[in-house]
Amino acid sequence: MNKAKMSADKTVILVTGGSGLVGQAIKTVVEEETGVQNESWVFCGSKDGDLRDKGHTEALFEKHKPTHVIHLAAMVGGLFHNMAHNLDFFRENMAINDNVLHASYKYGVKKVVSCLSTCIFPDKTTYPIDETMVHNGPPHSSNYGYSYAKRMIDILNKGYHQQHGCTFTSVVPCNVFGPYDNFSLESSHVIPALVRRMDTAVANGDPTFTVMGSGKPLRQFIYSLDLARLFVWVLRNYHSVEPLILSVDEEDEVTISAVAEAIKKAHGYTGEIVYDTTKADGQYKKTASNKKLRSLYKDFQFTPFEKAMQETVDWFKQNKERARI
Ligand code: NAP
Ligand code: GFB
Repeated sequence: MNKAKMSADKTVILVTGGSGLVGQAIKTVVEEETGVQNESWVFCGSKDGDLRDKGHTEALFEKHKPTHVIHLAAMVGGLFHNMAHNLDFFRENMAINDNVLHASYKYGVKKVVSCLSTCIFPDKTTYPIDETMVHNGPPHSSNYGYSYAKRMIDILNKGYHQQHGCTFTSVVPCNVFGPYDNFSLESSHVIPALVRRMDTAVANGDPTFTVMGSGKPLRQFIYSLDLARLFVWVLRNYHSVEPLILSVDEEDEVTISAVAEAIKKAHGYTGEIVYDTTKADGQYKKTASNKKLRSLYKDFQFTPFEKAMQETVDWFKQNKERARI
């Protein structure tokens, strides 16, 4: 990891959404670093201030006076939560993003790295998706609220750069999983949902395990600790306002069925996996290219999927009393 100091002055990095899956991964990575001086990291969750509220947001910036911001805070959820709450995803994320970026401008933050998602790209598109395609057409109907709110981050970044010279940029992760994920059955993504439900199936000795949908959709999954390493690298080394996709390679794309089989192996579950095709599949695919990332950070090594999955399952089993379920 590049340990170049970002400046001779004190650097204060505020991580909004710091209590979540990605935020806690960044905390883990930063705490493992050695030899980096003059960087102070602050990880905030909603208990430190509701970023939908402008006053709370400015109070947080007034308290910490960050020089840099990694902006992760968002209303986040899986396919079924998005389908049921598109308006909330739009309004809450629009409010959070406008407050955080305006406070960053008002408090003279030198650099902000915000977070988009590969699920916000146009539904009707050519593949692989790349960074130039964000606004080329409507997103998938299942998560239009979240998608349009996230796209507005890119619009805001360009506006603050053009009008005020701010270095506000964004990264575009594919689907993320790992320790500290949201394992709640109501709002979780597919991997934490299956990890948690299969833990119960193992405990109960259930002979079958149900996966929602057909299992045929394709996804790219990045381990949260890998994403965290890339986030810290972007903060220190990527200075363009244009979004940067942070995804595993196209050939690492897997079906939902393959994900279920990997979780079955990690749990040591011996029952049969069955599919409930009355449930939605969501987007069939959202294959993204990481060519731009690979051109900038040539030797980055992603954690093998099975190893990352085993670590995630093990973490859940050891922490289910304190995990978000
Ligand atoms: P997460 O685990 O649900 O964490 C969300 C974070 O945002 C939490 O720290 C939460 O704080 C905070 N937050 C939510 N509402 C807030 C509010 N009103 N005020 C202040 N803080 C608030 O989500 P994640 O998976 O880490 O996502 C982090 C970022 O990555 C998000 O921007 C998300 O869109 C993006 N992303 C995620 C994925 C994925 O597959 N997970 C994929 C692509 C992009 P509390 O927990 O304290 O409420
Ligand atoms: O992670 P996920 O919920 O979201 O994955 P998306 C949904 C896929 O997993 C669908 C299948 O094909 C589901 O049919 N699936 C199977 C399940 N069993 C389950 C289960 O128990 N729970 C869930 N959640 N899915 C999201 C976007 O799309 O991607 C969000 O809606 C977000 O906005 C996220 O950006 C990264 O990958 O389909």
